[in-house]
Amino acid sequence: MFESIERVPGDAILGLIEAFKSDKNPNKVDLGVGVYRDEQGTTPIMRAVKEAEKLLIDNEKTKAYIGSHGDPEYGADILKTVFGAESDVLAANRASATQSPGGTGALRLAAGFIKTNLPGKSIWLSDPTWPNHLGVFGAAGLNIEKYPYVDADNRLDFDGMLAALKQIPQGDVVLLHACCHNPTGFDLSQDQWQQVLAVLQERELLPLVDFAYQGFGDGMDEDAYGVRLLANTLDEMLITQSCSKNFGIYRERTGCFIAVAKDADDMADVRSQLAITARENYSNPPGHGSAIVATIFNSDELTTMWREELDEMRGRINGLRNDFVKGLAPHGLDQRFAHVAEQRGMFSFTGLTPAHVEKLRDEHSIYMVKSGRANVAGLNSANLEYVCNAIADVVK
Ligand code: PLP
Ligand code: TYF
Repeated sequence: MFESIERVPGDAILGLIEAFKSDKNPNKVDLGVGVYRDEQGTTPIMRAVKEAEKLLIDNEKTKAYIGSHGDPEYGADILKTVFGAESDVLAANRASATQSPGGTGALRLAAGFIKTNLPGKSIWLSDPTWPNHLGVFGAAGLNIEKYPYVDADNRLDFDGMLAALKQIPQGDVVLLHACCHNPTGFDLSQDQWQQVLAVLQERELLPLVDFAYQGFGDGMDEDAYGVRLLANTLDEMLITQSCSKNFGIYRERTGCFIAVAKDADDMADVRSQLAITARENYSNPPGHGSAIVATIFNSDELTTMWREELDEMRGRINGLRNDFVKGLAPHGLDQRFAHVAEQRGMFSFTGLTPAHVEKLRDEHSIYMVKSGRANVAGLNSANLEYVCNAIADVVK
């Protein structure tokens, strides 16, 4: 029966990991997959996570199922982190947290929720967006539409975005990246978030905000500006959250789907539906990552340790953005790449073309996504000059 099954290509971003591994060049540089890297090029286990895991080994009492909505303590922690501890949304009991296997699991819950409970509604994605958005929403059977996000000069196309949002049919779902837009690194300013909010209100659109990088842009509260503005103003919204990046627990699959409803009664209705979506997909979420996060939030000392390391990581990325532009100055390319210092998060849409990217890989063993997306965290003081020289070589 399997003879007729066709082999399909793997995920292009994840494929870069293998290609990089098999490259023998000692100077090779990995600017591909979006995991944080430190100055040594490793993806470290954060100090507070290690400490929390030690505590868990001694104190964890059971490995029994945690329930379809996950650990309530973790859920409460994430709600406070996303909305702020003093949030009116939380005081009014308008938000429901359902723990998920990573941010991807949360997106799949969102997709299932929309498919079942908002039949016929399309989901609108930025063009470009994280390729897995197309995969997850497509697999759930949703109709996918796109709004523009980047112009021909590789800058945020806010006018194009806003004009497109104004044409979206009433009740459709609009996916917005809360911060650290993947793949471009172009984020909305506070003023632009307010303009988007006005259109969402006017058109009665439902925002789904993907919040995978809280703390990687400008800070935990700063990065939540758009999410909090929408939640405080609109009756309803959806949020997909991930701890993969800001706790560095990628493989523990720790995320959360959050639904904000008009009032506590609607919230309970929505919440009951989400338990079904979770059960149909994977029954119960994994528990180790959420236990790590809850253990950290349960201790002031570990919370401080975690926040300090997250601040260091963000500082390193934003420092590298400036160093990269400076490093291109001797080649006369600092103006051409000045946007890299303005972008936020791990990713930069550099403006390099697929032909440049191919040359960087074949002639310099520098790996990035074909679209010209570079993971800035893959730069360090040992490879920065090498990368700048190589870019100067391929764009000349
Ligand atoms: N959303 C965006 C924009 C991402 O870049 C990612 C992944 O890295 C995710 C969601 C999901 O992350 P994870 O499933 O690893 O938590
Ligand atoms: O965009 C990235 O590089 C990260 C990691 O199927 C990732 O979000 C990439 C592809 C994928 C899953 C995770």
